[in-house]
Formats: sequence, structure tokens, C-alpha cells
Amino acid sequence: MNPDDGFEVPRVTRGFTGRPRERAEVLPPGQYRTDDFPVLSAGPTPRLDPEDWRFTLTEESGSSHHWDWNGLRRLPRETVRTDLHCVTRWSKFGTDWTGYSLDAFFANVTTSARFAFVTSYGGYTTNLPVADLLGGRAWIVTGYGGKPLEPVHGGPARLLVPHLYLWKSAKWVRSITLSDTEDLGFWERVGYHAYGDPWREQRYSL
Ligand SMILES: Nc1nc2c(c(=O)[nH]1)N[C@H]1C(S)=C(S)[C@@H](COP(=O)(O)O)O[C@H]1N2
Ligand SMILES: [Mo]
Repeated sequence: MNPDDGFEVPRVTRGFTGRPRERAEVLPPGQYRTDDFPVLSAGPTPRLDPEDWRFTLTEESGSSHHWDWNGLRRLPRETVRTDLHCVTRWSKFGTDWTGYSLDAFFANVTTSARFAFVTSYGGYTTNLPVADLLGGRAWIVTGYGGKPLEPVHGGPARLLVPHLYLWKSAKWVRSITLSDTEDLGFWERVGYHAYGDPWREQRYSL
């Protein structure tokens, strides 16, 4: 783990990207507030050294883009303060992350694909529209609360898509594959909503 990673405590609390944070610290319907940070993992925590971490972004054409830890760290680093909303009904306000906007990963990507399929080390998967990864709304994060992201919360690197239910924020993220067809991920296949907007309470598809 690089020692400077995650040690920059965010000072700009809201709208560091220049956009207002809508409805920050307001509970979506059916949620309760917690100050804990529960751990929800469908399997064991993969132990992955940053040196062994790789991330692959594959276009619908099949051509792919790769980042290792050094490549990741060459991207512009951002701090993010955001609320989290888990489909199991807990919400946590004002969490501080450091990471890299998905916009930076898409800078040299040519795609008209609508759908993204995310795969983690350990085999977890989830799906979301490509559009939801763009526009300063999604990050690969490596720091939490001013420290390197703990393995149980997805370290060394996880996806963070806070405007959707937290199951979309794949821990130990390994790859994103773009496609014209919608493939469902681990929870979506067993009945969780394909999109998962907490403000519209899109918990289940059934
Ligand atoms: N790889 C992976 N990512 C995952 C999960 C998982 O089981 N495996 N669980 C998801 C769910 S359901 C939630 S609520 C959040 C929980 O994140 P946390 O454990 O950091 O609170 O991670 C999401 N990302
Ligand atoms: Mo969850």
C-alpha cells in the first residue's frame, strides 16, 4: 500500500466537483440512519496486495484498457463526501472517500454501449447503465476516512456509485465490461432491481 494513499483528509465537504449534492443527509424512503459502517459481503474477503491489483475496462468491441496500481495513481485523485444507502435499509451520512473518477478511466474509451457489467476479485458481479458511471457520479476508491480502504470494505480498491443502492458499489473491483445487452449481476439475478435507485425505492424487481 502506498503510504500517501488516502491520507489526504477531504476538506471540501460538499460539491468539490462543483455540483451541489442533492438531498445530502436526507433519508431515502424506507431507510434508517446508522453511524456504524456495517460490512456486507456475500463471500470471504479476498486478500489482494495493491501490487497485484489490476483493473480492466473492456469495450463492446472487445478491445480492453488496463490499469495497475501505478497506472491508477497517475489518474487525478479526488475526494468525495457522500451518503451511502444499503438496500437492507441502513443509510450512512457523510462518508469520506478518496479515489479516481470513472470519467478518467473512460477518457480514451470509445463506446456507444448502454450497459456495464462489473466483476470483482472473489467473483461478485453487479450491473448498471454506462451513463451512471459517468458525469462525476462514480469512482474507484482506495481511501476511506483518511486511511487506505480496509479489505473488508473493498480494499485495495472498490467501486463507489453512491447515487444507487450500495450493492452496486462492488468491493475489490477487477473489471468492467461494456455491452449493448443487459447482463444481470449477482444480486440482480436473484431479484434485486436492475437499476436500484434508493430515492425511487427500487429494491426488488419482483
Ligand atoms: N465484491 C463484493 N462487493 C460488494 C458486496 C459483496 O458481497 N461483494 N456486497 C455489496 C453490498 S450488498 C453492500 S450493501 C456493500 C457493502 O459495503 P460495505 O461492506 O463496505 O458496507 O458492498 C457491496 N459490494
Ligand atoms: Mo447491500
